[in-house]
Amino acid sequence: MAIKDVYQAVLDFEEDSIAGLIEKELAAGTNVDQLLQEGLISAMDAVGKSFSEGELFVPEMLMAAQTMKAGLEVLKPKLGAGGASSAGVIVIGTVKGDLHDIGKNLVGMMLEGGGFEVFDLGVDVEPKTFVDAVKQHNAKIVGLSALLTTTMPAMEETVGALKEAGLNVKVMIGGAPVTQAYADKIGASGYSEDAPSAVELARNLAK
Ligand code: B12
Repeated sequence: MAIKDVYQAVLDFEEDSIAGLIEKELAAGTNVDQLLQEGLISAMDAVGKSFSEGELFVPEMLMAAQTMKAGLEVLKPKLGAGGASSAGVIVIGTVKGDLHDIGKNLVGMMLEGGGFEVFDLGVDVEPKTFVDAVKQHNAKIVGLSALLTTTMPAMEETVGALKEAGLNVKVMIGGAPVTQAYADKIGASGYSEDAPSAVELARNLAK
């Protein structure tokens, strides 16, 4: 019953009250994994579905993701302490020369909502920085974002640098000008057009 309140808080964008709700649940002894799965992750899945069906738009998805993030902050320390396990480690960033980060942030938040551990390297990220971060965090997936046609080649450069470093890592790419054909061309493992489908893609790549 009370986990449902957490679920509903995400759908209602209750960014200010969700931390309190989760703390109350934890104090009452509710299982951390259940809170994550049935409260936050299910809610974000529902938000993703509504977005795909055209019932919600980017601003609402951002608000839901912010709310989920506020809830996740409370759960995070408990997650490491046992119980729930991460769906996988993902390093994400906007490629060299590109400063657009709204879509990338949304993807990162949705991935966190989907149970992944996400290390966000920010914007204008050099290929070598991705390589170093993958090694440091032992990431299994890298997410690259580009919003400019002029910075798309930096994706190819980054894929090349990861291969050259001999890293066994899957690369998913996205951003408005990016296509599946481009992903195929540069040897990326996958492309997705929005944040909810990025979560699906990551779940497939993590298998
Ligand atoms: C906001 C914006 C800016 C802001 C960025 C602020 C910020 N913090 O991000 C500012 C003002 C800084 C900016 C600057 C510039 N911009 Co601008 N900008 C935009 C704008 C209006 C919206 C982008 C956006 O945030 N969309 C909303 C998000 C949610 O969508 P999204 O980014 O596409 O992300 C979704 C998917 O693509 C996908 N996705 C994204 N990343 C990833 C990653 C992975 C791994 C996966 C799987 C999926 C995925 O999921 C996301 C969520 O659903 C677009 C126009 C447009 N409508 O796209 C122009 C646009 C991208 N900008 C453009 C340009 C030209 C510029 C400038 C060069 C302008 C200038 N002359 O200075 C500079 C470049 C600066 C730089 N070096 O990067 C052009 C690009 C043209 C082109 N084809 O190359 C566009 C298309 C505008 C236009 N029509 O001309 N910009």
